[in-house]
Amino acid sequence: MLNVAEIKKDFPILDGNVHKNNLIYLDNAATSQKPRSVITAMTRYYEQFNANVHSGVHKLSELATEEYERAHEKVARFIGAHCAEEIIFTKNATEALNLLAYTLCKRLKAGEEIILTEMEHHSNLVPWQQIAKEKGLILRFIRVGKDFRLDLDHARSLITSKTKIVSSTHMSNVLGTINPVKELAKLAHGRGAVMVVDGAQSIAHLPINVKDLDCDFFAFSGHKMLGPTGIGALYGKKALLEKMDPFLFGGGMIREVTLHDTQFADLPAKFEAGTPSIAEAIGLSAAVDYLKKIGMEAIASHEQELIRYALKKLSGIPGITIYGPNETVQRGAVIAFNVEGIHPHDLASILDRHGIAVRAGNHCTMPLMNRLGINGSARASFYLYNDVHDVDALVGAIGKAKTLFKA
Ligand code: C6P
Repeated sequence: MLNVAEIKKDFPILDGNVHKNNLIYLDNAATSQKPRSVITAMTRYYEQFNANVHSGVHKLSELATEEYERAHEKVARFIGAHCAEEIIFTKNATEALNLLAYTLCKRLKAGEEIILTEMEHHSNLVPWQQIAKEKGLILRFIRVGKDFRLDLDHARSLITSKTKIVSSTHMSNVLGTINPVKELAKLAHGRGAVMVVDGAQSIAHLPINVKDLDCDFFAFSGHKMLGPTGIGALYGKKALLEKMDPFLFGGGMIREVTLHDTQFADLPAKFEAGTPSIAEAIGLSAAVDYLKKIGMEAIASHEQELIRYALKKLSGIPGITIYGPNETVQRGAVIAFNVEGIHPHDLASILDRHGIAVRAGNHCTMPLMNRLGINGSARASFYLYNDVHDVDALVGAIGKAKTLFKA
């Protein structure tokens, strides 16, 4: 059991008010709040050893470089990678997925296929779509069933010898569904394709072991896992990363340059062109320390209990529709819903007046919204600092909105 009252004390923002109400932050799928240790780690860098990495021989640069490299090591251990060279720092999950789309598809031929799912965030759809148009590649989509889960029989029929890449979200940012990416990786590998996992949501909520998942690539952002914005990571199997061409070119990613040619640096520098997000990498490193201290297993089981309670309470509200699995198994702490007679944006605004932050809209998943037959929804997403009182407050405020709208 997590001690939520103690955990809350680590997050300065949670002590604040919104419209004269205590803040209840339920927009964690968009971004998480940051513990004091992350804020302090970044401030310490700027106050005590701010310098560029990998370029200077002076003390500050040495310290900054050490911390920056340690961040790679910590992230590698956190997700069970073999070594720090398998961790490429990017701006966010979106940039990591763009990196993959451009570098992996470069060598593909017209007519070859990429398999995605109907529940992808735009960040794991648009990059593949755009490169597919350019190269004449074919995109196919694994269906989402009535149970809000991937149709694995459909996946089996889609993944064939023409398939070169399978890319799926690990946890849907709308449905909360946790996808069987290990199974998908098996199917992909059986056909000689590579498996990409969009771990933007799962990284913050589940213990991740990329070796166990046997995915070839795993992309995520720091800001959803208590870290700062401006830093994300791409895990890739070393043998694959070594064979891939760089994505961005410039300083920091080279070994030797002449006027007409360049030899590239070793991993991970080969994929980290330009001055990286140093303070952000140090912040991410502190976020990993914090999550490890609490324990990812403990966070996952806390959220399971919370989501069970939230599903029970919310589904008791007349006129509510919840988009996502009913049961808590293989389901994350995200609940997308609509209340009959209230536009999701109006609902989110009313909740905000009560100090409750939720998201409303299409959640960057327009094709999924079409599949569900809606334009958008409200979405409450929970994390380690939320508890049943937050759920009760949400349910109470929805009740007040219903009275206001006579819904
Ligand atoms: N979803 C949400 O409110 P970035 O923006 O690069 O940090 O993450 C992109 C991304 C990729 N995949 C999934 C499954 C995601 O949920 C997100 C981000 C946020 O749902 C912002 S739109």
